[in-house]
Amino acid sequence: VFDLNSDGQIDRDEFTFCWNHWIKIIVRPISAFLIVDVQNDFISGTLNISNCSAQQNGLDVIEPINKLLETVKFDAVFYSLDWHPSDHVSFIENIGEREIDPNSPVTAENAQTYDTVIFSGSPPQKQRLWPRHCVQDTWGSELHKDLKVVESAIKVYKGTNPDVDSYSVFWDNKKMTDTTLCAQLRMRNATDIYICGLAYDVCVGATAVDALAIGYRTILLDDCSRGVDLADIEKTKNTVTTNSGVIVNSSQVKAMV
Ligand code: VGL
Ligand code: ZN
Repeated sequence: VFDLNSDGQIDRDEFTFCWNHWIKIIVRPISAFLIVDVQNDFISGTLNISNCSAQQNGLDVIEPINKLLETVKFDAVFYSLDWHPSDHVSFIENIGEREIDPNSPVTAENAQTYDTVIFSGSPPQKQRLWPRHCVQDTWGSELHKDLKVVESAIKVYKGTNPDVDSYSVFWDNKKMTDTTLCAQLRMRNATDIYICGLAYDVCVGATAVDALAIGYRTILLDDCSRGVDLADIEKTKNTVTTNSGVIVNSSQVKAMV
């Protein structure tokens, strides 16, 4: 595979280039485990996903996630937290506080939870409306008490800008600002990212799509994720696989890391 130099030796610069750019990624993967938004509000609080159409239970993710944390040696473990100020744009309770675009399919008077509204702006801003959830420093935004938090845990907070929502753990929905996740992964030379948590078809899906776009080998953990809507969960899986991500069960992970 390598061109040899005049002494019949492998060219050192070429070897160095190949080592840094792809050999290392293949022979020495560096893994990150990213646990998305396993917070009280999504499990038994104001945005309890078991009240959503898929009727899944957020509690179900805790046992398989804890088991992975106890049995698999990831190089880094991240916990993301949806972390909103109380005047956040995604809260249906706040709809009266912002101007609505004339083309919005719903108005401040008739909007229902889970509808999409269009707020005025340039460009106008689409926003799905959720009940008030994960308000900073409240019980609802705490990680569930039964979720194991490892000693080396790195927490990543998102959705802190009152005017922009943030589904992906990498970027807000307008891609204006990145979270600390990008720099943390780069600093560790991470190659592989294992993603799971809540909600499958919202923040987990958006995070996996961004991870693939950046170029990480991306593994979605199916049994460690629960979502809002069955059709949207299917769409998420299709998008991930068509973008070369893989979807596995947590029992398959030990052999991969
Ligand atoms: C999420 C809806 C609103 C999530 C966050 O973590 O999936 N969903 N905010
Ligand atoms: Zn949120």
